[in-house]
Amino acid sequence: MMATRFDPRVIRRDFPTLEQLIHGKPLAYLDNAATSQKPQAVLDALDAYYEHDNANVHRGIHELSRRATIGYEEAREKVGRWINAKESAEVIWTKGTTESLNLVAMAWGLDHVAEGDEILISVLEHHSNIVPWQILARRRGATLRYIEIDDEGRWILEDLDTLLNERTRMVAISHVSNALGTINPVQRVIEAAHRVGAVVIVDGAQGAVHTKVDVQALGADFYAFSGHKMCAPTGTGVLWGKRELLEEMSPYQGGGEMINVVSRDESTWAALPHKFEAGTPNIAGAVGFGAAVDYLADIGMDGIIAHEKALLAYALERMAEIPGMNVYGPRSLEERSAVISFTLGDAHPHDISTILDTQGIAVRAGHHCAQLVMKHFGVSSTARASFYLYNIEEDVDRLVEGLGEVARIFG
Ligand code: C6P
Repeated sequence: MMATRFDPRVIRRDFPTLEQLIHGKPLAYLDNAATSQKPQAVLDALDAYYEHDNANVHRGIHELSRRATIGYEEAREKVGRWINAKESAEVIWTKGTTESLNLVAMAWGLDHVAEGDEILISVLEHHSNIVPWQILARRRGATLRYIEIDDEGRWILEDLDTLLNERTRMVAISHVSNALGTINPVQRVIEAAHRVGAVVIVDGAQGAVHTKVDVQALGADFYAFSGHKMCAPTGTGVLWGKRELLEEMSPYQGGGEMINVVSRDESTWAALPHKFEAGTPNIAGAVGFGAAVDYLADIGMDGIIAHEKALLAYALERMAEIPGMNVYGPRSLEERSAVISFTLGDAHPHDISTILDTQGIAVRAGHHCAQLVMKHFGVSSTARASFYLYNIEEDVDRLVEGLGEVARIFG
């Protein structure tokens, strides 16, 4: 449903945070890969929830609890439809991608990974998709194997058939890299992993933001993503999983809401999705996530993707003018999402980001929770500009101007 022309200048007006001065300059927010700003529609949904409906879900038999439960479950249905899940019971609310990945590593991994088994991940992963598998591998005596990357930060898949074998139990791979913006050929790896009987989880923290996700078409077994990077409140995320896998998994945490019957020595579990949602959940966050999905659906992912690509192309072209500029990641636009990781001459990335900040330009500097990627390129950190639906060419122009000043200072 794309009725209106995509206009980022109109879209910007929906985001109150963007309408402020930082150090006396208009804000150019280019740290979207870390978290996005929130549209008024999401802020209104949070206010409305707390002002009218606030209660605990599924518990009280009273009007407010009924409303809170409806809001919470309707949001689950919206998110389920957004990713084309077969049913909303396959959508588990979590506090973010990190929790979704840890849930699978523990609840699925501890029961299915044994000594001598292998887990395949990639050098491109965020720490959230490395560390849980290291913990699991250590606890179960399993081995971690890695898909390596080339000098453009793309997976090297020539030896995929030897990386995958009958001992591979789990393959955990990112859809889009947060450190370089690489769009990974996940489908090829999913198909190869399934041929050896491995289970696949896709870290969609960046993929769900910048691509149109259809979990059924993608064919993975699990897909993990965060709401806060796609206009929803912080502390929101999803683990989508195939029903048959979720059904036979042990719970991740024990507590209220996830049980059926509790007796002295043992308990039985609630049906999906509640088996994985122990304790009072982030109800307002879920309602806000539903509002975010409504907002994005109204604008349409096609327009958002096309806009981000155009902005990315413009930014790459303009940044190439700056002396000493070194951009990491794929050269082909096809293989790249709206993230530009770079270094500039001898300037430390923290100095780059501090100088830009004085001009009201927000970028991230550091290892981006991807130390293996940094090591691969022989740097300890990079600066990173990342774009979203409300960024405009003027943000890029100001970034380029600010980087020109950095180049003059450090040149
Ligand atoms: N990346 C960034 O600035 P959480 O924090 O749980 O919402 O998401 C973790 C995560 C997992 N995988 C990828 C690919 C990610 O990009 C992130 C979050 C942020 O790049 C914060 S480090």
